[in-house]
Amino acid sequence: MLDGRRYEVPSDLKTSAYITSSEYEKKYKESIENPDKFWNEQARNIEWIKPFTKVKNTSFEQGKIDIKWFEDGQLNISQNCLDRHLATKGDDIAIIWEGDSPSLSRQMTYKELHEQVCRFANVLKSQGIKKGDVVVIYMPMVPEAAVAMLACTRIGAIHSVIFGGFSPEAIAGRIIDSNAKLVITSDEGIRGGKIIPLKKNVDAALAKPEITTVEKVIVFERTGHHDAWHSERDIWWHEAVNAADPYCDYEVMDAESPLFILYTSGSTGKPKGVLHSTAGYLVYTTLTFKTVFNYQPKDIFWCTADVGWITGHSYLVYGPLSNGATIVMYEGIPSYPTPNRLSQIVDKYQVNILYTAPTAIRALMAQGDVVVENTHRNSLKLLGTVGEPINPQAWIWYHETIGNSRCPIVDTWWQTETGGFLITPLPGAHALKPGAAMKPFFGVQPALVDNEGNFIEGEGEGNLVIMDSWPSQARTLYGDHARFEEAYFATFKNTYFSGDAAKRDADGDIWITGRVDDVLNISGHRLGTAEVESALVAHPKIAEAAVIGVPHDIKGQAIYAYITLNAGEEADDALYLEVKNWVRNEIGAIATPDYIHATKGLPKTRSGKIMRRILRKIACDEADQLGDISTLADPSVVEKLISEYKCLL
Ligand code: 6R9
Repeated sequence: MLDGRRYEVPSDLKTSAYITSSEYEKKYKESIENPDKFWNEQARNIEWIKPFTKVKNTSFEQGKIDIKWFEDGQLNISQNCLDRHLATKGDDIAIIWEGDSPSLSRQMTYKELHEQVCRFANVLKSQGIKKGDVVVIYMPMVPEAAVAMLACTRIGAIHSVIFGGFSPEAIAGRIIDSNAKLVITSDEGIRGGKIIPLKKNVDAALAKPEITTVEKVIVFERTGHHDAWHSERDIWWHEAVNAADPYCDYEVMDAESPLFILYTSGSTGKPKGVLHSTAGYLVYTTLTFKTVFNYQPKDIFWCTADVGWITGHSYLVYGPLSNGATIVMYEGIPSYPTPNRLSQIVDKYQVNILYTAPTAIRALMAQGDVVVENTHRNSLKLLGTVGEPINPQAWIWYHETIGNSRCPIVDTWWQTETGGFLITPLPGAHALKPGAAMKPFFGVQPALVDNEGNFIEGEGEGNLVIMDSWPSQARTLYGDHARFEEAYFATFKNTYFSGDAAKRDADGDIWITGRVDDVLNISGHRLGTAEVESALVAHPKIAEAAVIGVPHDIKGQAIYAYITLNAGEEADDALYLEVKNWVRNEIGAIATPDYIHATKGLPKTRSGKIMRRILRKIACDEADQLGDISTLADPSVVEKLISEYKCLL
């Protein structure tokens, strides 16, 4: 099953990379044996307003989960990402923006970005935003999304970026949970030629009477089209920014002040407001960006992730800008308007490092060689992947076709909660195995445990836990520390539980095998089965729902939803369509079920628990491996489900 290929470290990187093989061994050992010394040194890669005297002060002890790094230091993130580069890199390009249409492009130098951030920070201040206030950012992929994030960090406001594909319902839930005071959006977004009505979605969310905290909405003009305008509430971005002062001093922030909230799916219904703090996050993303991508001055770095996801936060905005890098930000999708668009952008901007997701790679691979037609991609030096396990076949295609069989691939395993890479190869230190995330980064101690919590040593497979804290670890779930403890530290005592399983091979290399909880991974995006189920049962005709993930060639997983209907309701094509649209409106397009299976009864235990294991086997066409079904209250439902499944295909 595991592809046996191995790619040695390219000879030029063996000696020239920031981290070579012997340095990795030495530094990794040091980082585990003496984390204070190691992180004390690494923290010198960022600028401090007041230096810290304490490094690590963390507890994974049940009931006392408390994570603090560099706690008495003070700094400002926007100062680190902008001001500190002005003297030496002020005229270097910070952001190259490529529009959805190939004819649209913009560039912003560090000086220009600094001025835009200062102006926008002044706009936020003039609207009454202060240190500690929560600001929602619901934007398309335009440089102003990064400007908005950095402006928040400049004045100490906590940003909460909401992915532009989420629905008004999802926006409203996140605003209510965080008591956000202001929303930054755009009239519309454009992706792959399709219009996304961002302002309209914000209006619909804010129309809910439960939302009482939002005072103002700042609207960036992207297309010039919008519906309603609430003159007492809505403000045009350009008008406000043009009138604002071009300089804004940065706030002095404590190391542990909250930096941002990012909602992500868990195994229970409501999305979790993962909270990151200032210093540890910056130290860790700065170091991982530089060493894992082996970023050299003047390299052009392109991360295709949307700012609405953690990858967009850590490796499109903060990690790169803290290193003074030049980033490409792309508004559209890899195959629009022509199949070779991604390759064309690589050539157009001479991209050196490309970071994308397995789902995008598989979608390109499925189209064949047209995706590289008339392009050479000779500028590429390194490739990266993130979001889900990459199958060896897709890894090899990415390496050979996009990377001309020349570029190492860093398969970076991490999570919204981890803030930065935890398990990944370092391109100058590790031979690569297609499909393996390989080795822990400095300071990270992964372990595998069985379901009882016993450690699995040597070769084997188990639940992936992390034994001790690292600087960019999430500090809590916004307003709910008890849920934070419960979600990550209660399953296996005194360790952080990732929710993933992994294998360790005979060489000690790590292969992530996927989620072990009720979290789906659709095109690299996390979605809780419970979230989709609660959207389904909110439909007036649906009585019960059970959602599971089934394998999908491009998306990794597809959503298979079993539903039972209220008495008197009939399942037909019109209802299926209605239900799909319903879920799309409740959560967003990524949550749209691929399959809907209406049935009369779900398999339940005598105590009334739905047996998902059985539903999973049926939907994955493995009904011959059902195992023991004798504990079911009514075993006859199983036969019925199997015959319905066959008709559905
Ligand atoms: C960064 C990000 C986290 C979940 C994670 C895991 C999966 C991410 C992966 C990977 C295998 C990789 N995942 N990277 N699985 N190999 N290189 O994606 O964060 O959206 O929070 O998702 O994604 O299952 O637990 P997030």
